[in-house]
Amino acid sequence: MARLWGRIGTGDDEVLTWVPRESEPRARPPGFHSLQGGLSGDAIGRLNPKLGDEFALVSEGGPFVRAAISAIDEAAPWAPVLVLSDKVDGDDLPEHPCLLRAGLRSLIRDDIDDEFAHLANLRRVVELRALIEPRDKLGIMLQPDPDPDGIASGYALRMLLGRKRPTAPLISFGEVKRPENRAMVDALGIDVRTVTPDELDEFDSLALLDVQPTVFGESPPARIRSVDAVIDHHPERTGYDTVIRDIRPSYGATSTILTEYIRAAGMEINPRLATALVYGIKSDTQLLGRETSRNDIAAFSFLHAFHSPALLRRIERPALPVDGLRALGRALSQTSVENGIHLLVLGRVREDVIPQVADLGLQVDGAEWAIAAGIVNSDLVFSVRNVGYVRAAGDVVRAVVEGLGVGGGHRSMAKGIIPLKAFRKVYGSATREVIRGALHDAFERAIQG
Ligand SMILES: [Mn+2]
Repeated sequence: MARLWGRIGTGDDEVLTWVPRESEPRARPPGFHSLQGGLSGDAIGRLNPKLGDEFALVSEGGPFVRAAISAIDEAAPWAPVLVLSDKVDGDDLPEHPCLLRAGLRSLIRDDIDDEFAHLANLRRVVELRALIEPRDKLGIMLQPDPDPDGIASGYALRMLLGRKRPTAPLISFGEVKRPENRAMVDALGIDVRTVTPDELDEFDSLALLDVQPTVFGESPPARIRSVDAVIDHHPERTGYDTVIRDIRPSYGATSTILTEYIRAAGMEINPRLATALVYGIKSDTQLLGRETSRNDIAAFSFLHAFHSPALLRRIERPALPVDGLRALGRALSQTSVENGIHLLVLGRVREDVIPQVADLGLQVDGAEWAIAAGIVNSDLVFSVRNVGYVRAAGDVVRAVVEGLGVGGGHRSMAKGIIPLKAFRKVYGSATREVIRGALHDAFERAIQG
């Protein structure tokens, strides 16, 4: 193992020291100094250890490692010690306040395994490129109302194949609808074309991203039951043919798979692509929370260095429309925090204004709960935020909407929708005052309950 260390060589501040065995005093590998005087506190002392120095012990011999720790402790009791050994167990080592043990072989093995994983991803990229290169027009198919993970994955695949929009458009049977998904395609300038099953005939190649063909109903259009590639992280389905199939259900996002492709191919990654993929991973894993694998975290940290924080902010916090601000102004003129509840009633607004106002509402002094409510089409929509150490927001919203509408969410964020018709039936009308009174009472009850 020391020979291996000798081959790795030293860093600028490192010295390799060899402790010769009495039986073979000349066995010192190249690059090592000899520890004159054998393994003793005196000999270690002659190395002139200084405060800030660290010791690493590389050996498979338990008695040697234990003796070395004692010798170091005698000469430099303040020095941290790293034991690199596959055979010596941490339990066999003497008490030491600042000691770590790691297996050198397993450290190297992990690095080699990473390289094999890169190689497997590179092989996928080579296969994909070889298959799709000769095709004139590739349709990159996403699920209906594509989500950020699908959009980012499709965009990444197009760049990986060195294609542009005309020869490899992102397509879907349903348009991008949800406000947060629209914010993403608008901010990144990514176009998703809505197609009918008949229009699929114009493509001589189809790749499905973040979706599998049988998701499109019991008997999906024949054209998508036999495709060139399916790349997805949802549970594997059957009932279709594809030349390349890369399905990884343990992953939190398809964007992670595409990030691994890009990384393995050594492709240059621009801020727009990195931002798209970061957002794809964030939104599918709820910020690396639920259903996140080690691969998702590795991909996220790889991308993080390349992404544009300004662009990401624009996606996550879309520009407020001016009439949304006016509605906020009217709501603020009557604002108050009562029993930790900060309720802002906005009137008629664009839907994405509501969660942004709820975020703002929670920043107010004394607010443990922020509720922003507004009217969107024929519904009363409200977003709820809390400080995290109170009752779960999702539970509270479910209690508030019970029998009236739908709602749910997580520990600190939730959303509820009550049709105005149902609201009026119970409260008589839906003026700002009535909404304020009704929501305040309902939330106070639900938070205590
Ligand atoms: Mn996904």
